[in-house]
Amino acid sequence: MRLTRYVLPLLKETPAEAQIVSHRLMLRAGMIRQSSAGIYSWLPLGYRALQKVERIVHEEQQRAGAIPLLMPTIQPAEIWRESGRYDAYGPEMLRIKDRHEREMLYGPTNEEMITLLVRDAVKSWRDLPRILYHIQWKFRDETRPRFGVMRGREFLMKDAYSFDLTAEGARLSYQKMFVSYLKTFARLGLTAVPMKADTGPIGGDLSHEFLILAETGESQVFVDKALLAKDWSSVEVDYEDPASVAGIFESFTSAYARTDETHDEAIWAETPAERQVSARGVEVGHIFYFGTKYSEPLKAAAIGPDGQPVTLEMGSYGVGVSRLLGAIIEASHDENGIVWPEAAAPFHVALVNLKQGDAAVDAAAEKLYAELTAAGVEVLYDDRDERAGGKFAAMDLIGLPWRLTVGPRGLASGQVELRRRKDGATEELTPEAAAAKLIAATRGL
Ligand code: 5CA
Repeated sequence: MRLTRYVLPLLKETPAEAQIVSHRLMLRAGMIRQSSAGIYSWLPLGYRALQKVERIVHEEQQRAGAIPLLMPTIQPAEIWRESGRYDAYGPEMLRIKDRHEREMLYGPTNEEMITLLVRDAVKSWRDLPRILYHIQWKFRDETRPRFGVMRGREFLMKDAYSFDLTAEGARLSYQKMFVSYLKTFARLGLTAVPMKADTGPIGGDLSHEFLILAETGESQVFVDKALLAKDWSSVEVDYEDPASVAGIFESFTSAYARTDETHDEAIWAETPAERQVSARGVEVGHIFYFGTKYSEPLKAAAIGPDGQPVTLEMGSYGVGVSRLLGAIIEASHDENGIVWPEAAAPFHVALVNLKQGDAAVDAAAEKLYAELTAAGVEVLYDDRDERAGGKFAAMDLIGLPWRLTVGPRGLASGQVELRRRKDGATEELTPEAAAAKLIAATRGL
């Protein structure tokens, strides 16, 4: 993408309304614009990053056996009455009437709707277990929307729902989703610690929240350092083997990790003092096993092997997809801007032309742009006629993993400069060597 043909409204000033760094940087880097409280447009750069995150969530869900579908944002009130949640949900639910005075709502979550779909689609124990999910916009009329996409009113969620014949089966589905969360967050460069959680209005008896540690997090957390020291990036699992899944679940739930909602001083005291970490955290995922809480009132059952109907055992599994963008930036930035982990970066490379209009520099930059793009490398080409300082500052702010600079001085000796955003490591290379290195580094992303 050429910057001269893109829409990237960078802000020089720090917006006064933004209290936390991710919100400030998302506004300054031209990723999002607020439309009303807690409701945002995703500008082209932000939208690309959002799609990267979505893709990883999709891949890891499907690897764990979950099946994608898409349910609507607007739901009939009636199904929430049937489950008994319509009145209980309170003012967070945006209630709407259509032109026929029918009561509708903008979905804050989808347990009712998916339960009815599965009730109609699944008749026999032979059709179970199943996990279905979608990535869809939700609306919750939060009392205090804040911190940009972290606590929005409209936000993008991945919500999965598992259906099993037995409680034992449901626990395995729960554990599969648990493991898929570890893998999803690790691919995004995040350590999201699973913590024992309350089930709240979703209901049920087994629940974990996944939190990344960040000073600006809304939750107080208590974690055993031994858990943080584990290797989060190379969890290997065989989803077809229940023992493999259970083994990972055990190893990531055996050490103490709780939020203030479930914190228990007496149990915490069993963790040696030098291993006690108390910090703030941002919740990026929340999973629940709740048995027949919805399948019972909504009459979702399958015929069991003995010919008798069995009420389905269910769980639900949420990831805050839009919140993850904020969480990634909270976890990965410096004083100059965002430092994208490779998997979520909106482009792989910023190609900077230091002397737009100079025939030799233009030719070399154009050639690199064409070659890299043809090889599948995602390039944001800064072909504006601007001073070097301004270009570098802009590219540091948006934080792409690599910066490739073409300037008259280097080119005179046949060289371009390749710089890694993460650590500032810089190399002078021939254009061919730089291109080869970038193609290798971004392959498979
Ligand atoms: N039905 C269940 C699981 S599918 C559910 O709704 N769980 S939840 O309420 O915990 O939401 C799932 C995830 O959505 C949360 O972990 C959080 O990451 C994200 N989320 C919740 N509320 C907001 C919000 N107001 N803004 C941004 N993300 C949110």
